[in-house]
Amino acid sequence: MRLSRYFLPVLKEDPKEAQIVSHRLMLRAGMIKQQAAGIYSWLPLGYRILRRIETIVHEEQARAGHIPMLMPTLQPADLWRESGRYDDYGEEMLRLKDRHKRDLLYGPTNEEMITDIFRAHVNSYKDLPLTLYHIQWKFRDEIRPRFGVMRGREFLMKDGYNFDLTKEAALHAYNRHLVSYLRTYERMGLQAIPMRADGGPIGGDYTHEFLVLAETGESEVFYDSEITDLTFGDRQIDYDSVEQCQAVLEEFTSRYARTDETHDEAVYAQIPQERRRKARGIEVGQIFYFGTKYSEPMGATVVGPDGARVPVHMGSHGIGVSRLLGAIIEANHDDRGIIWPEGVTPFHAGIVNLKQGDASTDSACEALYAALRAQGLDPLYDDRDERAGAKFATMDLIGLPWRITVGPRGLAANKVELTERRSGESTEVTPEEAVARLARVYAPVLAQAYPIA
Ligand code: 5CA
Repeated sequence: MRLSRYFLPVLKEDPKEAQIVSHRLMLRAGMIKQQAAGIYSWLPLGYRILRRIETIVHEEQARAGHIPMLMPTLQPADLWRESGRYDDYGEEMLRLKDRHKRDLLYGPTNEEMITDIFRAHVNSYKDLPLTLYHIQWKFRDEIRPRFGVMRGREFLMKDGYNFDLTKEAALHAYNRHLVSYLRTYERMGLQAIPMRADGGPIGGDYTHEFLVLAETGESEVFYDSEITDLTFGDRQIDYDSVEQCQAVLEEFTSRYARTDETHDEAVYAQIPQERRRKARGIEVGQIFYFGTKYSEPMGATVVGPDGARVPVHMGSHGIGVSRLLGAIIEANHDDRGIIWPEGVTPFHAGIVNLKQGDASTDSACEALYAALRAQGLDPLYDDRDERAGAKFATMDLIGLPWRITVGPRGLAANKVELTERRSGESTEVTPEEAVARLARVYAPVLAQAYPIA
């Protein structure tokens, strides 16, 4: 992408309405624009990162064997009357009527609708196990939308639903989701810790939230500091293996880690004093097992091996896709702006032309641009007629992990400057070396790609 042809409306001033750094930086970097309380337009840069995150989610769902689909944002109220949640959900549900006076709602989640789809089309235990998911906009009329996309009213969620014959099989689906979520968040450069939580309006008493530790997090959490030493890394997991998924769950949930809703002082007190931590966290996902809570009242049954009909065991599993942008920025920024982890960066590297209009500088930048693209990388070329300082400030603000600076003085010695955003370290290299180095840096990131189902 050439910056002169892009739409990147960066703000010079700090917007007053933003209370936390991620919200401030998203507005300043021209990623989002508020349209109403908790409702945002995604401007090109923000939209690009949103899609990167979506792609990682899709790829990791495919790796775990889950099937993508798409359900509508508007839902008929009658489905929710069947489960009893139409009355229970309260003011958070946005209710509307169509021209025929039929009750509709803007979906806050999809347990009822997916159960309806299941009961219409699945009849036999032989069609199980089945896990379907979608990435779709949700609406929750939050009493206090705040912190930008962190607590929106309209927000993008990945929600997946498993259908299994037995509780044991459904618990394997739960464990499989836990494993795939660990991998998903790590690809985004995040440590998201599974913590015992509360079922809330989704239900069930077997549930974990995934939390990213951050001072600005809305959840209070208590944990054993040993849990922060765990990483998933590049383990190869067979998602069909009950033992392997169970072992990962046990490893990642064996130390104390709970949100305030399930916190137990007595158990916490047994952790050695120096390992006890009380902190704040951002909830970036939650997994649930709730058995037959929806399948029973809604008649989602299958014919079992003995010929009798039984309600299926279900769970649901959510990732806060739009919230993740805020969480990643909270965990990756400095006083100059965002520092994107390499797995989600909107562009892999910025090219800064120090003397736009100078024939040899322009052609060196063009050659770099083409060479990076030939390596499967997406550069952002700042080809505007701007001062160097302004170009650097924009690159720092929008947080590209790498910058190549090209100027006539360096080029005279066939050198460009390669700068790492996080450390600020610069090295003088030939243009070919810069491209080779970035290809090496990004090779492990590109290797994570997986065919989407
Ligand atoms: N049906 C279940 C799982 S699919 C469900 O709705 N779970 S949830 O309520 O925990 O939401 C899933 C994730 O969506 C949360 O972990 C959180 O990351 C994100 N989320 C929830 N509410 C908001 C909100 N108001 N703004 C942004 N993200 C949100």
